[in-house]
Amino acid sequence: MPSADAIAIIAELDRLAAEFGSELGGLAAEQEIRAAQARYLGKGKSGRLSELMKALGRLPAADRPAVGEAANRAKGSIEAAVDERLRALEQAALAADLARTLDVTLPARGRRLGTLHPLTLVRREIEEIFLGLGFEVRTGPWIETEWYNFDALNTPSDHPARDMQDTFFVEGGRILRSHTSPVQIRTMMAAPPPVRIVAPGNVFRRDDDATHTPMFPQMECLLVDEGVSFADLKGTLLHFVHRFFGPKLGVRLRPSYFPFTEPSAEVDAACYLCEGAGLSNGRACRLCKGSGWIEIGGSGMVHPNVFRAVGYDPKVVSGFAFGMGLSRMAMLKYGVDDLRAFYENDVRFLGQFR
Ligand code: 2NL
Repeated sequence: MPSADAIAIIAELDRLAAEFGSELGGLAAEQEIRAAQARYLGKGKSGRLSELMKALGRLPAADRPAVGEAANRAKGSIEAAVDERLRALEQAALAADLARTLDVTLPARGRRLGTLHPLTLVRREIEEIFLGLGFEVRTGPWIETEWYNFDALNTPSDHPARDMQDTFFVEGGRILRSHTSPVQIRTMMAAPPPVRIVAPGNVFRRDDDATHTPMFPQMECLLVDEGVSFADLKGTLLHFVHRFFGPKLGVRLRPSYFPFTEPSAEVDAACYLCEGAGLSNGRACRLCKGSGWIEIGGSGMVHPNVFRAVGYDPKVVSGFAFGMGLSRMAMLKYGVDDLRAFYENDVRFLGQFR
C-alpha cells in the first residue's frame, strides 16, 4: 500500500490534470494555450507539476513508481488536451474559411483604359509623317517676346495681329505666342542650315466664338537649305495629304498673303469625302459644300527678311514653311462638326477615338 503522503500527491496530480482541462476550455488563442501549458509543465519553479515532483525525493522508495506513474499520466493528459484543443481550433478556422460566401472564381472587375485625346492622336500622326521625311519635332515656350513672335517674322508694328485686340499681352511686356513660328526662329538662330523641323504646340489668339477658341493647337513646318523651291513645298504637301487623308487626293495652292512668306499660298486638299467631285449621291458634298476642295492651312517661301533676322543669308539659302490648325485637321479626319467638343472633356465624345 502506498503511504498517505503518496496517495495525497497522486490525488493532487490527478486534480492538476483536471484543473488544466477546465482552464483550457476558456482559451481560444494558441499563444494562451501554450502559456497555460508552460504554467503546468514548465521546468523548474515555473511549472506546477515540476513543483509537485520535488516531493518525490522525500517519499519512501516503494512509493515512487506509483507516484511517477501518476505524474506521467497527468503530464500525458495535459499534453493530449493541448494537442486536441489546438487541432479543434485549426478545424474551426478552416471551417470558417470554407463557409465564406465570397466567390473568388468571379471574373475581375475590368480596368477601364483611357484613350488619347483626338488632338493628341492627330498631332502624333502628323509628327510621324514628317519624321518619316527626315524632319525633327521641336517645341518652345508659350510665353514669348514680341520680337520672336512678330518682328523676326517680318510682321511690322502696325500689323493688326500686334493689336491688343488680337493677341494676349501678359505682364512684363511679353505675349502669348499667336503661332508656333517663334520655335522656328529660335531653331534657326541656334544652328546653321539645313533646317528641317515641325513645330507642334498650343497658340493663343483673342477669338472666342462657335468656330474659334482662344487657345488652339497648331503645327508649323519649316525646311531651309540651298536650292529649296516652291516645287519642294508642293511635293511635301502632296505627300502629307496622301498619308493623312488619302493616296489619290490632289493639292491646290491659291495665291495669298502672309508677312513671313513670299510668295504665299493657301493650301487646299481635294475633299476626301467626294474625292474632289464636289458631289455625292447627286447632291452637293456636305463636307466641301460642293467645291471639291477643303482648306487645310497656309504656306509659302520664307521671306528674305526672316532669314536676315536670324542671321541666314537669303542669297545662299531658301526655304518653305506652312502651318495648319490641328483642331481643323481632327475635325476633317474624324468628321467632328463642332470645334468645342474637343475642349468640353466629355468622355462619351473623347472615348470614341483611338
Ligand atoms: C496658317 C498659316 C503659315 C508659316 C505659317 C512660317 C514660319 C517661319 C517663316 C515663314 Cl519661321 N513662315 N510659317 C508660313 C506660312 C503660313 O501658317 O494658316 N496657319 C494655321
